[in-house]
Amino acid sequence: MDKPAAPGPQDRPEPTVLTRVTRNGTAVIELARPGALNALDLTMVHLMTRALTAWRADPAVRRVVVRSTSPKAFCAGGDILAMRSAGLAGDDTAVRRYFSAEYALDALIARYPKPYVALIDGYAMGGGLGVSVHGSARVVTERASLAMPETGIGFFPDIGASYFLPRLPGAFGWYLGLTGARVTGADAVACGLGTHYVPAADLPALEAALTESDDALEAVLDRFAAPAPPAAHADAVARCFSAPDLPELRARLAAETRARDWADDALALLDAASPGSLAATFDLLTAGAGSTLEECLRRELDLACRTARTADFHEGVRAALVDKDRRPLWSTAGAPRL
Ligand code: QUE
Repeated sequence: MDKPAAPGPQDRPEPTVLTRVTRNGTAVIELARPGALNALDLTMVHLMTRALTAWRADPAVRRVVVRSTSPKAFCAGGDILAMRSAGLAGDDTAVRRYFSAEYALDALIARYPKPYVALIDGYAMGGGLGVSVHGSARVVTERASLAMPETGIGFFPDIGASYFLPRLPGAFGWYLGLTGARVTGADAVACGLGTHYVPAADLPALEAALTESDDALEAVLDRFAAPAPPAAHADAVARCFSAPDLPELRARLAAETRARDWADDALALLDAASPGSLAATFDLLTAGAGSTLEECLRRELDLACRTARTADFHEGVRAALVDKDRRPLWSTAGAPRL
C-alpha cells in the first residue's frame, strides 16, 4: 500500500486573507487573491469575519485597516461564479450560505466599534464596496474605480447597497445602482462613497503612518488627503435620476441637453442592463430609502436567493465572466420582485 504523501506546501494553499496587528494597535487585513481580483469567496468572508470578531474585544487593537495585495484591484466583488454554479445546480443551501455570510460581514463592519479604514487603489465593485463603504473611512486614489455593476449581470446592487445608495446626495446612488457606471476616486469622494482622496504615490507613506504612528486616525488621514475636484455631471445626475419611475428616467435622459454625451452613455448602460434587474433595483432602492441597514440586508438576502436561480443571472455571469463575450441575451420573462 502506498504511503500517504508527506504533508507539503501543496496541501496548504496560500491564504487569501492575511492578518496582522502592528505595534501601534492597528489590525491589518490584506485581501490576497489577486488572480481573481480579490473577488470574495466564502473562505475569505469567513477569514475576515473571524479576524474582525476576535479584534472587536481585543484591547490591543484600536483600529482596522483593509488593503489589497493586488495592484489592480481592491476587490472585484463577490463569488458570483460560484453563485451561478450553485444556482444552475439548484443548490439553494449553498446560495443562502454564501450570501448570508457575506451580508453578515457587511453588517459587522457597519456596526464595528472601532475605526475601520479601507485603502482603495484599483477596482472596488459590488462586494468590494460591501467591505469598504460600511466602514468609517474609505481612502481612494486616482487609480480607484468604484462601481455597483450588478444590473449588467442580471443581478442587483446588494451588500447593503439598497441602504447606502439611496442615501448618497443628488440621486447619485440611483445613477450608480441602475447604470453600473464606474466612478473615479475623485468622483467617489464627491458623492460620499470615498471619504479621503490620497494620491497613489502617497499610499505607502499613509500606510506607514497608520501602522506605526500614535497620531489620531483623523489627523493622519487629514494630513495625507488632497482636495478632490467636484463630481462630473452632478446636476445632470440629480435632474435625471430623481425621476419617480424608469420610463420617466429614460425620458429625462433623452431630453437632457447640457450633458448630452453623459446622458447617451447612461442610456447605453441602461439599454445593456437586464430589464428585470433594472425593475428590481428601482423597487429595492425605493424600499431601502426608508429602511434600516439590517432590514435592507434581509430584503437583499431574500431577493439574492431567488435571483440566483434566474436565467438572466446565469446568462449575465456567462457573458461577463465565463465566455466573456459581453453579449448577454436577456430573458423577457421578467425577474423576481420584492
Ligand atoms: C458585475 C459584478 C461582478 C463582476 C462583473 C460584473 C462581481 C465580481 C466579478 C469578478 C471579477 C473578476 C473575477 C471574479 C469575479 O465581476 O461581483 O472571480 O476574477 O465578483 O459586471 O457584480
